[in-house]
Amino acid sequence: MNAPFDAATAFGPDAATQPAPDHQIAVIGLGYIGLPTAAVLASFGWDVCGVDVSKDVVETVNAGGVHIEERDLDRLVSEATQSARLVASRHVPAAHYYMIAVPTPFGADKKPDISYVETAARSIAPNILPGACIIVESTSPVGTTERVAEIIAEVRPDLRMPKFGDEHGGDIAIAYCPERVLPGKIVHELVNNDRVVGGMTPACAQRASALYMSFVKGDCLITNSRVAETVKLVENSFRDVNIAFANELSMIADEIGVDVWDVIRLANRHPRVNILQPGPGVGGHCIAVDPWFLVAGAPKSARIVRTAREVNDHKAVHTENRIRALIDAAPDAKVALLGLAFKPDIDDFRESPALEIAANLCADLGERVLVVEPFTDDLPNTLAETGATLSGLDDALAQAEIVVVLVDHTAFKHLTPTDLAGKLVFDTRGMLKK
Ligand code: SAJ
Repeated sequence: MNAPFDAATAFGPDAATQPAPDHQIAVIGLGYIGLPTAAVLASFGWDVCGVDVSKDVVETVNAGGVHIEERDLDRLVSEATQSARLVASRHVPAAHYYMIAVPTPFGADKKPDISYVETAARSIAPNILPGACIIVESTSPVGTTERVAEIIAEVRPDLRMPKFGDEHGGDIAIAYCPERVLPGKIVHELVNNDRVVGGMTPACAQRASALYMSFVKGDCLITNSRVAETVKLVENSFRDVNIAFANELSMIADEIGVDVWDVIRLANRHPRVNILQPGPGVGGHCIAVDPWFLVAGAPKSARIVRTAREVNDHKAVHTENRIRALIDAAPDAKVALLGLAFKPDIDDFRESPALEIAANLCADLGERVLVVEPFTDDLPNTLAETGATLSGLDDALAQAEIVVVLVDHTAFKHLTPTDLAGKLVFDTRGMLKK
């Protein structure tokens, strides 16, 4: 077992002289959720040690910088590191609270992979002291919080673990509290959204909610860990199903020859109808992934959830086919592809249908393609060797006879049908209609 918690080295010079109870937190994983959460906690007076396996990430954060683009994050991290409330490390210190915010990807079989959560639990176990609280925030299949307890118990037989459903807690508390912030609005939503806090026991839930009540303006809603795990999967599945309806409508509209944007705009004037927006497919590391966790847990029952995933995945294929039909109609024309990110105004390309479609087109058309993406300085790997060019918007429009809107970034929104007059245009987001 490592030496007991040393605030001066783990949390910066001031920490050791601030003996307020429960003021030290280790956030494991400094990604899209962990880093903003660590910085927000620091801004609310917590002494935060952000832990990441990446040396680059740790060095960047300790230098007051950020490795991801997110509104207000650079200012918050810079202030937090300057005040020494936030330090980054590759090692997990002892702390009063531990928050696990690592990725939970899925494999080729669409089954969830919780190995990063398991590794995080193993890294916490050696130093954890009685009275500490572990909170899992990573989107996880139901039962993952109990798996964390099992891992801690294996490493630390000296500690009494909380048991799911028991009235009282053990020597430590373990809870699940799903992140539910929207990329692009993370800092705002971290503070303002309601939180669902699920304990392995009621005592665990109370202990975990004390952390959230210190910085959340929304309500902290208490439940058990299994319900909280399910709530997260259900939230993203709800959105996926609703987007699938919009995407299916767009394909129906193509088939029967009506304008889907007009149909949705007018149908939404009914007081109880609220159809979402079709697009080139669904991306990001949440909505395109999490519903599969529900399907994996209940494969026979989760029929709409599975079908929605299939419809949204198919929408990318349908979109690519439509673009190819346009290209076939003008075989020598240059093609401008506007946007690669998974949604507007972010630099996140994970699971992006726009990127997938662009990569497939560039692989075949190479030098004919001009890619416009204000959120990158270089073409992503899948496009880099194809001969396609990363271009400014004006340049691309000057050269291309075919223009495809894949992402409705604000930087493209000033475009009007007049700017594109004479070109073959395919607007996958309905941007030019809005
Ligand atoms: N999309 C459409 N049409 C729409 C809305 C979205 O095609 O009408 C597409 C987007 O272009 C994008 C994808 O869906 O490709 C997902 O975007 P999003 O804005 O719906 O959601 P995310 O992935 O950025 O964030 C979601 C949020 N979940 C819900 O809204 C229920 C967020 O609150 C979660 O915290 C996040 O997933 C997460 O981390 O789980």
